[in-house]
Amino acid sequence: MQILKTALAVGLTAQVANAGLHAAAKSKNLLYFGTATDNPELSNSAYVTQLNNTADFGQITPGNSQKWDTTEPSQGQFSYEKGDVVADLAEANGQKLRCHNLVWHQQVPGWVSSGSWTNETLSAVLKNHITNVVKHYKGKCYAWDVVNEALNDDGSFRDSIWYKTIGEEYIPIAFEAAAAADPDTKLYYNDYSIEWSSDKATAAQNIVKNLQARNIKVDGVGLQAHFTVGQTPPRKDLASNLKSFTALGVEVAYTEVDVRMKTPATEANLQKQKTEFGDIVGSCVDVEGCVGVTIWDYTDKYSWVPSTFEGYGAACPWDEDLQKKPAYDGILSVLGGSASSSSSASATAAPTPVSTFATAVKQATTTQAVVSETPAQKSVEPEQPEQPEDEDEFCDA
Ligand code: 9MR
Repeated sequence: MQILKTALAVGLTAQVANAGLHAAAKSKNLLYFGTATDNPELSNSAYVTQLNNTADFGQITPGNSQKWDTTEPSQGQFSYEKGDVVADLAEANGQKLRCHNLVWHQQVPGWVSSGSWTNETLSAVLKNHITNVVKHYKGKCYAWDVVNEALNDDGSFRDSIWYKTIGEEYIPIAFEAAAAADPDTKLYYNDYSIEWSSDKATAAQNIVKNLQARNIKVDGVGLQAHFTVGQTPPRKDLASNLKSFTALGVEVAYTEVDVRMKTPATEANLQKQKTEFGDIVGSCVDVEGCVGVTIWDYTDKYSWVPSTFEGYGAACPWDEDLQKKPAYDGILSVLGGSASSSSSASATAAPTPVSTFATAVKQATTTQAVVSETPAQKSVEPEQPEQPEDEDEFCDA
């Protein structure tokens, strides 16, 4: 087996040399490698040129413009202009669109957060919002993040307006409304700090199980993966955690990856970041049912990190001048690409599809990961990346 794997891997490396991140991801049997973007930065033409580089990005997520405060700023008044700009760009480029998000405790407009609601009236508002927004984007979204960040770190439900007014039933209500509005899009639960085995990861699995028990459509779990250098779990632990979700029969994806560090960045931290990005992406490659990886914007220039975590930044694979950092090579090399060929920022052609090789290699790697998963290794708990407790700290607008 080892000889076969090595031979396949050598063949693959030769074929994906010069590939971009998405092209290399496809060669490893993922559906996509992608990035978040946001409307204000689309006026930067150098930024957009790289965003349009489909060798690197086969998928785009609008970072803000499909959220409730943008799509329904006043009750019953829907506004899709900004979201459509990103959806149209993805369509023009032939990039998949991950749609984000339908229910969250943040970026909720004042008419929702300061309304006086009963269970019944807020449930109706929730259903109406989801029905309208999902219908508008019908046929355009590979997936929707239906419910975002419903959990506290201890696995209890976050005390959002949704939970306070409707209770945990708001989650099935949301998934049912989304499924009715577009039966063909994948419906995801999306959260952070569920990337390693923890009470919160278990609670996310319970959300999936509860929906399944009621026959309500749920297709995937998005693990955001906002990490800090030095605190990213090892690849085998990340893979083993992904498998605890795919064991439920849902797909998984890393949906918002970044790996922040203290600024100014040091060479040592940039090298650690390279390894850690590789571990995150590598764990997706290791797990059948992990469909893709999205970074939470590709450049430090537009990262949400510095305005939220004081003294931290440099979290993306491209720096503020849109130059590739070591992390780019770290991702490319776990995807079988050639690191030495990646220093240029120019777009390169996608490689010849190697799906048969890729499938064989992915299966072989997955088998190996299962074998190496000993209880002792599983018990090594990574230090939890700090996430702001106070929801306001997330807002960098
Ligand atoms: O990147 C988004 C940033 O521009 C917004 O100001 C912020 C508001 O809270 O939301 C950011 O995106 C978040 C995503 O929607 C959900 N997970 C956490 C992301 C970073 O805060």
